[in-house]
Amino acid sequence: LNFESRLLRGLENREFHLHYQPKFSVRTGQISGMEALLRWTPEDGPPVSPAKFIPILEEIGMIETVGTWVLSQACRDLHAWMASGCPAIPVAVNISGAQMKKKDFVDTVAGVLRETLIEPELLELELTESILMHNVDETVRTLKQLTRLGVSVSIDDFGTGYSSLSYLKNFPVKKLKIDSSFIRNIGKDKGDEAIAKSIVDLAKHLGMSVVAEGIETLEQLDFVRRLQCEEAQGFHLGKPAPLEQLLSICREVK
Ligand code: G
Ligand code: G
Ligand code: MN
Ligand code: NA
Repeated sequence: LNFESRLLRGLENREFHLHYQPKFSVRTGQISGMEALLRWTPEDGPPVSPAKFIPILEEIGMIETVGTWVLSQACRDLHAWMASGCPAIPVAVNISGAQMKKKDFVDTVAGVLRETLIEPELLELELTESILMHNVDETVRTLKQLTRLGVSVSIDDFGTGYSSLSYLKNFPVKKLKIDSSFIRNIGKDKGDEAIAKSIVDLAKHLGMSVVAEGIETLEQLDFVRRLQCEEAQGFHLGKPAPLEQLLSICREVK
């Protein structure tokens, strides 16, 4: 079977599931959120990265269906999380460009919230800089509708796209996620450290909070703490894992 056929068969066979990666408050060390990450393990092979299969889902027009499933599953999982006595924290869902461009995107999000009875304030959408910059007028309209709904938006992989900084102030966005490529060389590359610091400064001046992603060492965590990043995420703090694993960590803490 070719890749596309395996993908379609995988959808039919329910070979897709979600992992969650925690985010932590840099100040308190408490879990502050979790990011849903789509996983596909074909019955006849090793797991395939979403970086590989999401572009194909977009090409074959299936990203909306799958993306809506991710949204509802993440909201249902948040229910299970809270039902186990874990603290109410936002769940973040990555949104692809093709998904966000759909006319009924905001309605779909509203529908999922209604059906799952999740408060809009507990849902975060992660959109990359490139997606937001694609059609700025349209983006601003959509972001305003999402804000009105109560849902918040984070800019993912910030610093790697081609964002025009002048547009940033017009986006009703609460959070920037500093891309891991700048975090990776902290302690080794003064240029990347300067970029990370500048992104934090920019965000603060625009009233946005900052997540440092890709934290793999204590040194990197200390650095972003000195910059006063609000949140941190990365393998040093917690790897993507099935919800069940995250739940057991939350139970141990209690
Ligand atoms: O989890 P991993 O590092 O393999 O993710 C690779 C890429 O796939 C990341 O850019 C991540 O944002 C993206 N991704 C993971 N899950 C989803 C999803 O549910 N929807 C979309 N659109 N992208 C996702
Ligand atoms: O593009 P986005 O930021 O959504 O990508 C998220 C992906 O980044 C996750 O799926 C995860 O696999 C990966 N990731 C998360 N933390 C780390 C980290 O500390 N190091 C590396 N190399 N990848 C990470
Ligand atoms: Mn993300
Ligand atoms: Na990212």
